[in-house]
Amino acid sequence: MEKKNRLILALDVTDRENALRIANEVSDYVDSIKVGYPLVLGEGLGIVKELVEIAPVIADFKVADIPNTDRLICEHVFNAGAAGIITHGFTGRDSLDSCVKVANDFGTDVYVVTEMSHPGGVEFFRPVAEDIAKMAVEAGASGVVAPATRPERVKDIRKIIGEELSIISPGVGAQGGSAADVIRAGADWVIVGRSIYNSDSPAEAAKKICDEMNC
Ligand code: NUP
Repeated sequence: MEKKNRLILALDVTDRENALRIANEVSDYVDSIKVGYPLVLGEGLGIVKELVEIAPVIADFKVADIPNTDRLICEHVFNAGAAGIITHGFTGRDSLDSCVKVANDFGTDVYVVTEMSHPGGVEFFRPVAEDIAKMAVEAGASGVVAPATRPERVKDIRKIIGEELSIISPGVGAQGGSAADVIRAGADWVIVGRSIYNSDSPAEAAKKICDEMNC
């Protein structure tokens, strides 16, 4: 993904009309649009094909299954035009390898969740986040997902993955994290949803976050 605005829109609205309106409004300020279950279950995977006309799409399906099922999921997502996919890592190296292999065939990106950004994200993820980050490096993933709500954890994870892999970081705004703080801690991109799509002016909200990050 080209690093221009350091901002990824989390497009968790559930209908096509709003999704396309908001995506178009913020397109000057985002490097990518992240879609997940809310929008894709609402409108089908076809919405990805429409959104890629506006910006590259990352599919946040937190893929977490056996290698064969993961492969089938990744193939569907990349055939729909997504430039990247978010997977879990706790399912183990063979499952992640399966996603990375499909991504390599398509020339697309895999981002692996390390520690999640919500309060419960520390319960089970905290003890394994570093190991998952290490596995992401070894498996040849493009990057990891790490919490903007805990910039100190982004710093820890950056130390493990080095400079080669990207960190994309959700938790800014609605979840309490600061874009400037987490970029300073070592994140490459922030992922922001509600603070943008629930705003009266999504474009102004996105611009404000970009300004905070000086990009
Ligand atoms: O740890 C994570 N936290 C998180 O919020 C991993 C994620 N993928 N996300 C996603 O980022 C979440 O599902 C949502 O799509 C987005 C954050 O949205 P918001 O809190 O800015 O509205």
